Amino acid sequence: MTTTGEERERGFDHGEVEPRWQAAWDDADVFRIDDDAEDPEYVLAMFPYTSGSLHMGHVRNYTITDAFARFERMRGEDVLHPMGWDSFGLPAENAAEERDTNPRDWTMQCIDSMKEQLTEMGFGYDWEREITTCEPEYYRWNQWLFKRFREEGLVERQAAELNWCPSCETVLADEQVEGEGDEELCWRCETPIEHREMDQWFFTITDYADELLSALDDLEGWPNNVREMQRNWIGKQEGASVAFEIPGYGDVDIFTTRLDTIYGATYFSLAPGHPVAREIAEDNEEVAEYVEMAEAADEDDLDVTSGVFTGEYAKNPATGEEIPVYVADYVLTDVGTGALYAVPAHDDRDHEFAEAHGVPIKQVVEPGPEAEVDADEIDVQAEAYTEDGVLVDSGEFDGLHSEEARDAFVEEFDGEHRTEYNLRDWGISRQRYWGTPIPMIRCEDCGHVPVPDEDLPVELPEFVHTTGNPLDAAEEWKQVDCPDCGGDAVRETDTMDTFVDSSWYFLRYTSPDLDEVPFDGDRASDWMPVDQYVGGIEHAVMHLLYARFFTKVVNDLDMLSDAREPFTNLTNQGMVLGEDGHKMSKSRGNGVSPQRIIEEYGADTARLFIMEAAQPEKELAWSAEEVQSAHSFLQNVYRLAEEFADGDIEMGPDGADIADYVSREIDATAARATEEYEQFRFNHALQALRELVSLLRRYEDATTPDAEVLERGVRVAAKLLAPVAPHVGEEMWERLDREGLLAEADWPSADAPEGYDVERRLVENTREDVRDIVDTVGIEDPTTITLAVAPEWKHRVVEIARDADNVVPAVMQNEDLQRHGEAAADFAKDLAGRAQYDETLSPEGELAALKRATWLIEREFDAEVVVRSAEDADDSLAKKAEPGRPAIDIEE
Ligand code: ANZ
Ligand code: ZN
Repeated sequence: MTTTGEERERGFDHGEVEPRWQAAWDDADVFRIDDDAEDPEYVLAMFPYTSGSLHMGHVRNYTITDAFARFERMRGEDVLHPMGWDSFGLPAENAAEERDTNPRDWTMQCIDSMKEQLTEMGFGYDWEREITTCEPEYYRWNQWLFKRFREEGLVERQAAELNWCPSCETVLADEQVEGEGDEELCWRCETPIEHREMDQWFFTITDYADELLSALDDLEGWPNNVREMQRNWIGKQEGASVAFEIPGYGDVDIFTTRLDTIYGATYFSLAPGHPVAREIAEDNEEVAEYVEMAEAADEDDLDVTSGVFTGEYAKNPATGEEIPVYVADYVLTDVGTGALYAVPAHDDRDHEFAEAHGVPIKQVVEPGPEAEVDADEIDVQAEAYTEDGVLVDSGEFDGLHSEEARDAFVEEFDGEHRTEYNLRDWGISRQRYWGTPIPMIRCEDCGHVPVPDEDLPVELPEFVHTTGNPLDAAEEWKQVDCPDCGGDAVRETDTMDTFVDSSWYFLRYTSPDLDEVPFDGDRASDWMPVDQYVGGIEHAVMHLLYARFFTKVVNDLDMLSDAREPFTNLTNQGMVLGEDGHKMSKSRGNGVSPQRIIEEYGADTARLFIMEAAQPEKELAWSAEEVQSAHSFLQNVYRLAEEFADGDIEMGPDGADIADYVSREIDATAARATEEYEQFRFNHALQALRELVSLLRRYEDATTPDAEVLERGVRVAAKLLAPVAPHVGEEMWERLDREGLLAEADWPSADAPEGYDVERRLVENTREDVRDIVDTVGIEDPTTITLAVAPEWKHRVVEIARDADNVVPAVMQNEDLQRHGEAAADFAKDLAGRAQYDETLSPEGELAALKRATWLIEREFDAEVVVRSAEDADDSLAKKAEPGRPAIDIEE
């Protein structure tokens, strides 16, 4: 390579380049999507909570969607890639307390600085669609939707035992509680939680349990583990309910999944909250004490064996026997019917309880013939046998299989099929300030009255510093006239769970400024569902389940058609680990600040490193060394464009074969990278790009390259780089004097050259074989490498072998091949022993492919390379050649 032109500083200065292109994209409205766009590709990242700064987890998440959105845009798609702010929530209240400000000012400040960071990362969003959940323009629709849900019968007021964090002074959802038992801690401040009973507003998501469960099967674009987590959360149990009579108290329904064991029931158990338990408690001091104690205790404080005998007996409808009735804490009030019959022989908890209370254990199921254990190996006195099997000691039903018995017994004992779910209704009441006020008014006379639509939004009153809920302290705001009777009334002072905000924000992006309804139904119906949703696995259950619930409800409210699921494809990006191999976090001190990386290396380096280091779903370990490598690569690829543009690379008419080879590699790389981008395997796409760039470098080293081929190579490299490192891409594009912005340029055609894969295998295998020979023979300084391709007849042998059951006779029956006598027979025998015959090129194809690749082998071994057809080669050499495997001779 000769250097012409003046010597000057090479490379790019990210501090200058990056803001310039950010402004250029902005000026050209590259990321804007028209309202009348038809069904754009909807690419969405979970919007950030407004903590004030981006961490590497965010950067990773948003790099993924941005790269994909840019890729789709270059492929000619209309792309909707919006961004917004999940900006309600307790931390803002705490921050306001600490900093002597208010949650709103604090939040707005956070948004400003996070927005700046997103821009500095070069993420391309349609900022005209920005939404901010703490703005009345947004949260009024939470209120409006709450009212519509209520009209649909999907809002209920329920008393519930709640998790209470005494430090945050707030109710926590179960999923906001970490740990178990005595160790239940608040997820934010790690204070041990308490339990309190309170009246709450609930969305009856359980009405949708069945659909939320069954529709998971069709969500093929979701990771299996997320679907499984949702299935478990919903927790469907098919069982039955049957009535047991407790004389003096009437019929009590139980719920069971094991009706087949009814003959083995030896006691009966009521939850402390069951109405019959309370009734018994009225005349029974011991029971009264137990019920009181159990209700005060935390759910998990009492062990399985805690319980009290009531002195009453329940009549087993199967046996007619009377079995003792207990009140036991392990029976949960809000599960099933709050009552069960217990079968110690076949249930672990019942077994433990029976042992503690001296209740008999009676076996009614034994392993069937297909079971792995023998019936006489089972001792239910020692341990419960919990598998299905064959009934014993069950009257006329002995010998029935458990499954058959469950079916038969429903009718036999006047029961009902009953399905239970683990899923509970969604309590949305929060006793705190920084959230959406629940649009209800409490009137002494009229009860709970909704705020009329025309009075929405119910805006938050001014923030005041108090230890409790500031809304409670806002007297003036609280006191209102009842919308129904005009009398004195008070506002609901609870605000909504912030998961309400994120349950439909993806719909709002379709029409962010609309002020008649939450979203434009026609447009949302056209644009939804989201095609690619990317976010953290920590949202696998709650957020995604609630968003699915909302989507189904607005569908049933006729506000949205077609989409009953919000997200077609879901990717959960893996964790970002620090260099110490632990999750990157502030508290651990192993964090790397995005800001610092942007300043030191530029956004493109951070983006490239993140995308090269691991596939999106995998963990990503930070590595300063690899960051450096990403940076060098960017400089290298940029310099290639620069040198080319400045005429520093001498071009010439030499080496048509080489040009041909490079040209095919360019097409093949584009094809490969396209496929990898489509599959979210960005690291593979970038690997292909790196290989192309190093090929182009070798090309200009090896010969005077063809200007057209080289330019095309650099152009394709810029395009393949553009989704991930868009600033450097633009800078290259500009050097190459191309029109317009790279962000809006066409994606390179993705057709691999015909026969390319076969050709590549041939070339790679040949290079590998040469290396092997050089190594094993110990050739120090090869001078000439001769390659001879196999003769045509050998190709025919392979063809016949491919279709024949019996290779040797099939080959030898061929008259033409008979001419080659023993050689043909030997080759046929050889082939017969192989498992498969890879596809190969024709002899001419092999000759041409190897000729195109000679320069690579020449450069690698610093030797002359000669490629010959079978006819032109020495017989002794040509003899050894096979289709796909040229014969090789190396001279020292
Ligand atoms: C009788 C029986 C016999 C049961 C047997 C199980 C095994 P699983 O199966 O764990 O998913 N149950 C019913 N209501 C309950 C309540 N309110 N609180 C706690 N447990 C309750 O859950 C279903 C079983 O949980 C039911 O089937 C019932 O015990 C118990 F060999 O009934 B089974
Ligand atoms: Zn009233």
